[in-house]
Amino acid sequence: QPIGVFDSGYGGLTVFKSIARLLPQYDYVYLGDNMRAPYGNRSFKTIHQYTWECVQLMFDMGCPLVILACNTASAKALRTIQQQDLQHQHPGKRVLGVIRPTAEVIGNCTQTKQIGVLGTKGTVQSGSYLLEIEKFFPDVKVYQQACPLWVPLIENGEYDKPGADYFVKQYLDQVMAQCAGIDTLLLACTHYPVLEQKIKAYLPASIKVVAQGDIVAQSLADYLHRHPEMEQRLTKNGQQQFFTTTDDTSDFDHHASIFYSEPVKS
Ligand code: DGN
Repeated sequence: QPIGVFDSGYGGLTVFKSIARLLPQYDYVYLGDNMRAPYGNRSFKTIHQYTWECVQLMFDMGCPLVILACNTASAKALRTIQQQDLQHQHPGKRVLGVIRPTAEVIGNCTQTKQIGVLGTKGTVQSGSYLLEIEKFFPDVKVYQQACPLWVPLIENGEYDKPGADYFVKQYLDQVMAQCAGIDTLLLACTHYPVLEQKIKAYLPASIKVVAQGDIVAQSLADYLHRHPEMEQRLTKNGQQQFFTTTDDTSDFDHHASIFYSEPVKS
């Protein structure tokens, strides 16, 4: 049985890339809900409904374990899925998110104890990173910044165009204006790593820009180690399958290959 990796669109591929690199032996199914992306500005109810529909699709494809490789879905839908939906409808299945594993380690990156967190409006408004980081690193101060234009820019293939620079600067200026002591900037949206070069180019070299992929991959490896009963259910042929809810699969394949850094065929 494969591991499911879900995102509202392409962003989860930046996490999947790290997972498949660290744990190449497993079979995977990736699903992007590109038809309904972006999720960032949608209501709690809608994000839960869309995410749960997609998770169930992946259960139907045989996945006993699904990773929500999307901060917005992790912030808005994961708790309801874990505490209600799974127990009532699929007690043997598991769904994991990306916020908790990131919060567990991000405090180790900062010397100044001041971190900037960039995410979608939904992730920022949920306050999930403030709560979770506080649990593990009570002495770290977190400054959040919503970047609502970045996902549409990325989903529309504009991430490497000169026009993207304007929008990159706009939000970086805003987060840095909140606190000059930030030395770590977390990309708390799985889409943002495709802007990483532009982000790094604009910021002083003293600021560490952290993407989540490797953190989430390591956390999954640890989870499987702690849960051998789940690990044994997984098939190990190194196969990867890609699915999207949009009917324009050639467009998906083109963009997905850029996020995944390898050819993708959905
Ligand atoms: N990639 C998603 C995240 O990590 O929050 C956001 C994408 C979206 O739909 N806005």
